[in-house]
Amino acid sequence: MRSLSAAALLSFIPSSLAAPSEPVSNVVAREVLLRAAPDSPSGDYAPATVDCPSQKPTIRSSATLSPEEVAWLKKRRPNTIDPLKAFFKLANIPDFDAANYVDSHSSNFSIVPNVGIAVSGGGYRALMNGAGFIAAADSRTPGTTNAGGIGNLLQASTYLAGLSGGSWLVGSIFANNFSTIPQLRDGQPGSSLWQFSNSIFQGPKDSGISILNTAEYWNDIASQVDDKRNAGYGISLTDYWSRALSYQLINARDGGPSYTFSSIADADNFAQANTPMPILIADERQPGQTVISLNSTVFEINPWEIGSFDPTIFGFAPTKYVGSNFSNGAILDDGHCVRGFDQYGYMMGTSSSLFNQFLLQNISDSKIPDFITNAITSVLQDIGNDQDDVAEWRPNPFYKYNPSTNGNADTELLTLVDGGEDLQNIPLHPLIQPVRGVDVIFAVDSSADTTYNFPNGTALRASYERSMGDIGNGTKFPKVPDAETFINLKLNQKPTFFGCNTSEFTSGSSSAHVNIPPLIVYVPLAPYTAYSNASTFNPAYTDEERNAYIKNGLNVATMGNGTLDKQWPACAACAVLSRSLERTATPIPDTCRSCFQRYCWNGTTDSTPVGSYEPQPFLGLDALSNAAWNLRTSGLVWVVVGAASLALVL
Ligand SMILES: *[C@@H]1O[C@H](CO)[C@@H](O)[C@H](O)[C@H]1NC(C)=O
Ligand SMILES: *[C@@H]1O[C@H](CO)[C@@H](O)[C@H](O)[C@H]1NC(C)=O
Ligand SMILES: *[C@@H]1O[C@H](CO)[C@@H](O)[C@H](O)[C@H]1NC(C)=O
Ligand SMILES: *[C@@H]1O[C@H](CO)[C@@H](O)[C@H](O)[C@H]1NC(C)=O
Ligand SMILES: *[C@@H]1O[C@H](CO)[C@@H](O)[C@H](O)[C@H]1NC(C)=O
Ligand SMILES: *[C@@H]1O[C@H](CO)[C@@H](O)[C@H](O)[C@H]1NC(C)=O
Ligand SMILES: *[C@@H]1O[C@H](CO)[C@@H](O)[C@H](O)[C@H]1NC(C)=O
Ligand SMILES: *[C@@H]1O[C@H](CO)[C@@H](O)[C@H](O)[C@H]1NC(C)=O
Ligand SMILES: *[C@@H]1O[C@H](CO)[C@@H](O)[C@H](O)[C@H]1NC(C)=O
Ligand SMILES: CC(=O)N[C@H]1CO[C@H](CO)[C@@H](O)[C@@H]1O
Ligand SMILES: CC(=O)N[C@H]1CO[C@H](CO)[C@@H](O)[C@@H]1O
Repeated sequence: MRSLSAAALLSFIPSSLAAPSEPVSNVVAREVLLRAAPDSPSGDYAPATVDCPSQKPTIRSSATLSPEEVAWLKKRRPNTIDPLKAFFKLANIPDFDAANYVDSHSSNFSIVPNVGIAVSGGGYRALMNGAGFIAAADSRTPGTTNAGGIGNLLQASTYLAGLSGGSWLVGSIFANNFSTIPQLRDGQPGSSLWQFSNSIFQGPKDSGISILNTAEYWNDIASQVDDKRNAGYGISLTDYWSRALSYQLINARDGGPSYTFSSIADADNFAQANTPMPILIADERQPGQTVISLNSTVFEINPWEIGSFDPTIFGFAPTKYVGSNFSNGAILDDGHCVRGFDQYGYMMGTSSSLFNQFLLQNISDSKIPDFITNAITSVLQDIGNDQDDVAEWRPNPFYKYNPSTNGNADTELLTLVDGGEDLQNIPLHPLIQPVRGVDVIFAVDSSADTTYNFPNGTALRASYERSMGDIGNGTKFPKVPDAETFINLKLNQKPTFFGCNTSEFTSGSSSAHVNIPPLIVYVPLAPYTAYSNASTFNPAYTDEERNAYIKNGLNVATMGNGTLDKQWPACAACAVLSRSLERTATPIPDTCRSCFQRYCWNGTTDSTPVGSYEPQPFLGLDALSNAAWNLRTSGLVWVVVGAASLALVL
């Protein structure tokens, strides 16, 4: 079936029919995608020893935000004012002048809404569905500032968090100079950026600069990993996995072996706070532990720091120097530091380390050369089979740090795993920290909870439960219902708001300063125009599938550009305003009241057992995804579709 791809069949259609006119996005895409950051001192994949800066790096307490983040926010929050106003103007709340509201409070950032976006895990499915959301929220994507659009939401946001498959998306955006989704999707001639039709097991199709075939591709990967091993750093399967992944996500020769995550901080557009702040998530595993529970420590990786707000570690290390020898928060030796440990792909690989198993299950694939199979098997022998999903971080930056609460304080190895392993598959953790003061989180969920790979709210329930334990450390989270209720009340078929009524957090408290968590705008993957519910472990996608899945994600984000609810953009705007209006005791406009009636979960449950959850596309399948779908599932013969429907999807 694979060989008879939609792409191959399409090639029989005359090009005049297939591409009636050049879309604007393609023209933009051909511009050179410059990217910042090959700044590892080794010039390759290995970390290297350098002289420490005059002020030696240290580990700091998580009680406050980093000075770097605080300084950056002073630029970022003002930069969100104009996009917020543009977003509100387009959303058009008829009985409330939201743009004017923002204008009149634009010098007080405890009033201006503080927006975060969180993109869940779920492999390529999550990358593509998340990309659809980001495309919809990005004013630079053609069409998103037309009626029914939510363009400018991305420009108005402060934080953009990604986990596992979502970290590939967020990582790829920032590795490539905050390019737009159409630019990333369409790539460049000779580049393997977002070319998912060849799996990472096979390697890129385009030779680009140096890759010729699968064996050479793996040869390059093996020699990059050897660079790190030979420099004296521990190797885990995550090194191979993330190297392979980088060829698709970082538009640089060999997937940018010397790119570092900390270099984002020096990129012009980020330093000037013209973009949100990227955050990736991973979980900590303690010595001897194999299962990650909700009590596991959650780590965040941002351009300046890596660490945790949890009461276990409660500290942050500087991302740039994270490979250095710290002991109880200070550099051990006589002035030597390490740079380059924060290798860009390794950060994405750490967040998605569960996919090591994907690599393992495919190393017997005949296309993968024996030497690489042997290398991977020998790494496994060293670390043990039950550790096949780990990313080794040695030395442990939190060695001897907070020893009374840090279960890893006595080990020189910090073991991090996929951020979704504790079931919190949406990276909400960094955005519900009271010190960040986020007002609303757009939580894009592409989790495969049900038999057919749709979400059922599991990730939200995990975050809710965790917030109530000691590990929650003062974070709060809105109450969410059981999986059956999500399905029976269709809370996973359209955007749903959680935590609308803040009396949920204030009742029973006498303190005047209760911490009110953000409103959650849950944006679940659902079929609008494509069945993008592909298996998490599906390694390859035709360009047609990729484009249809991204477009479905855009339709999820906009409810089909307002087709299912003309007022959806206004309702999204009401969600953004909600906490702020409450703080200023502004009466809720009637439009928002009516939105909250439609979109807020009001506490009703329906736990009736559900049969098979098999939603049908709400807006009818796109012609092409329909074709790809039929080919894939039932082998139906391709029916040549008319020029009109082709034009719709190309
Ligand atoms: C990054 O993008 C910005 C605007 O989008 C552009 O002005 C700048 O030149 C780009 N930088 C690089 C290094 O490509
Ligand atoms: C900013 O707004 C908050 C909340 O309404 C208010 O308490 C504070 O006094 C305002 N600050 C200034 C400088 O106006
Ligand atoms: C919504 O608008 C986008 C951008 O213009 C377009 O690609 C998409 O097909 C539209 N969706 C629907 C359902 O018409
Ligand atoms: C860190 O400590 C290890 C083991 O104690 C040592 O081999 C290594 O050289 C040290 N690294 C630096 C940069 O000092
Ligand atoms: C919800 O998802 C979880 C996995 O995340 C699964 O175990 C459970 O069976 C699902 N329940 C329903 C009703 O879909
Ligand atoms: C997590 O910690 C709480 C205490 O905050 C404890 O009650 C619970 O049993 C722990 N759960 C697990 C899975 O260890
Ligand atoms: C919020 O909940 C409280 C208590 O349950 C209720 O009295 C109040 O009317 C609710 N507010 C709104 C706006 O629904
Ligand atoms: C709560 O929502 C359910 C549907 O989700 C609806 O049937 C019910 O009328 C709502 N209750 C209130 C008080 O609005
Ligand atoms: C996607 O969902 C449909 C039902 O909504 C189901 O028939 C199909 O098998 C699912 N695809 C995958 C790959 O699970
Ligand atoms: C709000 C809150 O409970 N914060 C605590 C988080 O954990 C650290 C370290 O244990 C405490 O110092 C904070 O008070
Ligand atoms: C060719 C091959 O072995 N593919 C496997 C890769 O891993 C996935 C998920 O574990 C399997 O489903 C494939 O069969």
